[in-house]
Amino acid sequence: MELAVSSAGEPETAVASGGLSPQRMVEIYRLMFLSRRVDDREILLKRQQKIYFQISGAGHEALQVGAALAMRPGYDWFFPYYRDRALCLALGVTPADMMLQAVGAATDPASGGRQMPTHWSSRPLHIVSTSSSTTTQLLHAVGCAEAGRYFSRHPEAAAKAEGDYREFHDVEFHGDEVAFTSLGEGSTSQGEFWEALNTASNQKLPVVFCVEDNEYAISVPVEVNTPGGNISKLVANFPNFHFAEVDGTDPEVCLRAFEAAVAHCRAGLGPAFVHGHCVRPYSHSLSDDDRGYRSTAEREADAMRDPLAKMQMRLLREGILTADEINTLEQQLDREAAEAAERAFEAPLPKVAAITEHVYSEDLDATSSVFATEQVLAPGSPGGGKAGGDKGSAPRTMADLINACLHDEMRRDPRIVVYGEDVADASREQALAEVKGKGGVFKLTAGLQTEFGSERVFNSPLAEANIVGRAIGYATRGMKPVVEIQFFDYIWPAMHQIHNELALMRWRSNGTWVSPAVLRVPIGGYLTGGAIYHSQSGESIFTHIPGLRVVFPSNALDANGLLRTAIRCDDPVLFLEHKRLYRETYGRASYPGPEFAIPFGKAKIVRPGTHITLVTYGAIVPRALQAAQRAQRLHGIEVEVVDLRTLNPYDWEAIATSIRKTSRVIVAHEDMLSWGYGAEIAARIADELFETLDAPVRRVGSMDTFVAYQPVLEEAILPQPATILKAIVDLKAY
Ligand SMILES: Cc1ncc(C[n+]2csc(CCOP(=O)(O)OP(=O)(O)O)c2C)c(N)n1
Ligand SMILES: [Mg+2]
Repeated sequence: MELAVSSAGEPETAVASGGLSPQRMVEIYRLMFLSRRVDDREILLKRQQKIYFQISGAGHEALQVGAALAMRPGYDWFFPYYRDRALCLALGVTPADMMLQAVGAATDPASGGRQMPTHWSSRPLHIVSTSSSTTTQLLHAVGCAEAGRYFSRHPEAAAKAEGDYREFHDVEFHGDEVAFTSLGEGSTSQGEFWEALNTASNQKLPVVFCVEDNEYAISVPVEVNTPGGNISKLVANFPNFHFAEVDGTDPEVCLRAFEAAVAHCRAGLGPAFVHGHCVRPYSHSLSDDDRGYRSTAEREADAMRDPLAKMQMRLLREGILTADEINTLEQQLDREAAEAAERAFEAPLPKVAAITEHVYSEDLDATSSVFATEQVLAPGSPGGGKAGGDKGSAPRTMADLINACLHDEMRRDPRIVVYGEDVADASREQALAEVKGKGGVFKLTAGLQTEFGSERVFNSPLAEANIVGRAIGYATRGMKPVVEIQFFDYIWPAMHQIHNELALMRWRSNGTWVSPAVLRVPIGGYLTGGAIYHSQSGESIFTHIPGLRVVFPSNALDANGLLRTAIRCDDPVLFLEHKRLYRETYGRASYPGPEFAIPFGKAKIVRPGTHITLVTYGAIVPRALQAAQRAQRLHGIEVEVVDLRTLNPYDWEAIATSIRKTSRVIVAHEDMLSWGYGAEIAARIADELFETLDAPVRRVGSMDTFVAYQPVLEEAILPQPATILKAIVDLKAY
C-alpha cells in the first residue's frame, strides 16, 4: 500500500472523514504508532541494560502530533519537554536520531551523548535544546518570540558583524512565526509557568503554550498541583490569549485546536493556550511503577482512552485502512524502530577527551587578544548618558563608565536589549516629557530608554527567573540581552535558570545552541546599614558553574573594558558590580573611548611588591591597597597586590609569577571565609606552588555569617584594612 508520508505543516489534500483526508489520517496514525514503537523498543533495551534511561510519550501522541502538524519545523520555534517524542517525530526528528541519544553516541545530534534520551534539540528543525528541569523552557519560548518580533521590526539588526559574537550566529526570522512550548499539568505549579504567561500576555507574544494533562506528576494527582483540578479555569483571565481545552486523545480535535491557536498567534493577536486531556498508560518512567499509587480501575479507565487504540479503531471503522493494512504498517514501523536501534549500537561512542569541548565558545575566546584593544582617549567623544557627567578626560566613576559602555555598545550593536526591574527611564513614556527618569535603582541604565527607545530598554516584571529565562530565549536567537538583576541578594529566584539553563545551553547541545547573555548584578556590602539583604556576596557559588563567565571589576576603567568584552563575547557572563565602588573616589578614570576592551583572565598588578603576594578583587582591592601602604610605612613590608578582575577565568599565571617572587601569599575577599572563592585559589597554590612557599597560604574573608544591619556589627563581620594588615604582618613574621 501507499503510505502518505508528508512532513508537518504541509497542506492536506483530499478531505474526508470529518475534514481530514484519508492520507492525513494515515499519516497521523503512522506518527503516533511510530512514537509508541520507539518507546517500546527503548523500554526493551533499557530492560536489557543496553540503554540507561527511558521515559515515554505514551498516551500523549495524539495531542503532540496535532500540535506538530499545525506548525512548520525550521520556521516556527519549539521548546518541548521530555514527553514530546511524537511531536518531535512529526517535526522531523528521526527514530535513528532518538536511538543515537538513547545509547549516548558521539553522533547523537541532540547532545553528542551528553543528555538523556528525549532531551530534544535540532538546529535545522528549530527545536531548542531542553533540559530535564520542568517548566524552564517556557520562558525561553517567550524570549524567543520577543526576539523574532524584534528582528522582524528591525531586520537590519540581523546583519552579521565582525569582531564580536554576531560573526558566529546566523539569524533567521519570519514575521508570522510562532514559538511553541509544552509542559505537563504538574509543572504548571512552577512559578515560571505564571511568569511566562505574564509576559506572553502583556506583550501579546506569539507563543503557543500546550499543557499535556495526564493527571499525574509522577505519583502526584492533578488536584494536588492544581486547585480545583483544572488549569484552564485558573488561567482563563489572562488578557490577549486564545484558549482551548480539548480531548488530547483525539488527534483531529487536537490538530484543529492547534490550527486555531497558531492562527491567533500568526495574526499577532497574542499567545494561545491549549490544554489537552490525555492519558499515561505507562508509568511515569521506567524508574516508576504506577501500580504502587493508582487503582486498577483507574488504570483500566485510562487504557480505554489510549489514543493509539482509538485511532486504530477509527481507521478501521471509517474504512481508511483494513486490518491487514494496519498490520503491514505497524510491522514496517516496528522494523524501522528496531533497525534504528541496531544502527545506533554501531555508532561511535563519545571521546573522553571531548568532554571539555563547548563549555565556552571556541569561536570567540573571551581571553584572547581580540579583546585587548588600545585605550583610545577621546575627549568629548560619545559615551555618557544622564549619569555621564563630564566627558573626555575628566575622572569618572565606575557607575559613569558602566553607563557609558552601555550607551556605546547599544549604539554599535542593534541586537542589544536592556531590561530588568526599574531599568527603564519610565515605562509610561509620556512622563519623560516632564521627568528625568529612573534608569535603575543605582542609575546605571539612566538615559538608555530615552536614547534607544522602549523596544530596546524596558522594565521587566518583578521576577528574576523571568529576566534570565527570557534572556536565554533572546540569546538563542542571536540577540544580546544585557539584563540587570537589581541586587545580588535577589538573584536566587533566577538560580535555576542560571545554573541549569544559561550556563549549560552550549555544552548540553554539543555546541549547537548558545545563550551568551550578560547579567549585570550589583553586589556586596560596606554600605553602613545594607544589612542581610543588601550586602550579600557569594561569587564562588557562580564560579562553581562551568559555562558561566564571572567578572568582578574593582575600578571604573576595568568595569568599562570588561563590560565591553562581556557584551561582545560569545559566552554567558555574570558581571558583578560592587555597589560600594559605584561612586567611590578610588578608581575613577577618564572615559577610554568606545572600543576599549579588556580580555577576561588577565589580572592586574595594582601595586608591585617583593615580600608578600596579596590576591584579591572587587571592593577588597582598595582596602588591600590601604593595608599594603600601611604595611610598608609601619613595617617595611612590600606587598604585591594582584587584582584578579575576572574570577572565571582567573589569571593563574599572574598569581604564580607573583608567588614565585614573594614566596608568601594571602588570598583576600569580602565573601565568607568558609567555602569562599579563596578556598579554591589557596588549595591550588598549596598544590602547585608548595615548593616555592616559605609560609602557609593565608586567607582573609568575612565572618561566616550574613552581614548585620547595625554598623558596629557590619564592620566586625566584613574584612577591614586592619584585618588585612594583621594578616600581612603575621605572615611576614612566620
Ligand atoms: C524543576 C523540577 N523539579 C522536579 C523534577 C523531577 N520530575 C521530573 S518529571 C516530574 C513530574 C512532572 O509531571 P507533569 O508536569 O505532570 O508532566 P508528566 O511527566 O506527567 O508529563 C518531576 C517531579 C524536575 N525534572 N524538574
Ligand atoms: Mg502529568
